[in-house]
Amino acid sequence: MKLYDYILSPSCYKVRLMAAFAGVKPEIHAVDFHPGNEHKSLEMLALNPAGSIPILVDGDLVLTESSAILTYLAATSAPEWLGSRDPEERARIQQWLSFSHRLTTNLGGARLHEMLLRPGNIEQLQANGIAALRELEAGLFEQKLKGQRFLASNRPTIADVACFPYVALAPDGGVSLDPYPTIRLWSRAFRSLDRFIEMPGVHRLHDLKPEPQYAKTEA
Ligand SMILES: N[C@@H](CCC(=O)N[C@@H](CS)C(=O)NCC(=O)O)C(=O)O
Repeated sequence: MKLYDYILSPSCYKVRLMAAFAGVKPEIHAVDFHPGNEHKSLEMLALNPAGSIPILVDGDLVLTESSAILTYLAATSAPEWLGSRDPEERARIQQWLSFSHRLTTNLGGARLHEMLLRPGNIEQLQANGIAALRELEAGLFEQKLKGQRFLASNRPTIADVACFPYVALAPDGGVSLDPYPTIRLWSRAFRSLDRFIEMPGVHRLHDLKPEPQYAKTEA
């Protein structure tokens, strides 16, 4: 299994995260996204005419679109990440997978503008990103009232994997997470999961170590 990947891409990070949670180790093809624009090369456009990464190749199967890749990895190696058979939970997962593309467009667009100087209307991208974060905060708050820590249930699913990276990296695009306490709690819960992996700018939530005990010296 081969993943066309770029270390600083939140969309590729979704796939690396899901692979880690599922205990799968894809061979990594490091794409020269910036400054090389390798994802627009003829060889890569033949794999994905949309000219975006991630791309996952498993034998004869070529998959593009991060949500499809998350679904594939979970279905083949960690079906519990697809959620339960409950109809509402299944529908919620689909809802948040669709929603995650608004995070990509807006928070991701703002980040590309700020980090790679991509042209674009930064005020509009940030405003749309903030609107999406408010929606996410409200959704997570409703979940919290039901005693559920994650987007579709009390355990994480591909919906959380799809939404987490662009939210965690929102400050790179000039969008603060300070106004969203429930998002920050969710981020802490997600970053504490077993097998969670980091990317530059997104850190595991380490358990706090006890205060150092200083040995008392005899007077
Ligand atoms: N809908 C795609 C979007 C992925 C995406 O936006 N990838 C970025 C890298 S983070 C990309 O390849 N953008 C192409 C470009 O900016 O030239 C998915 O979810 O896989």
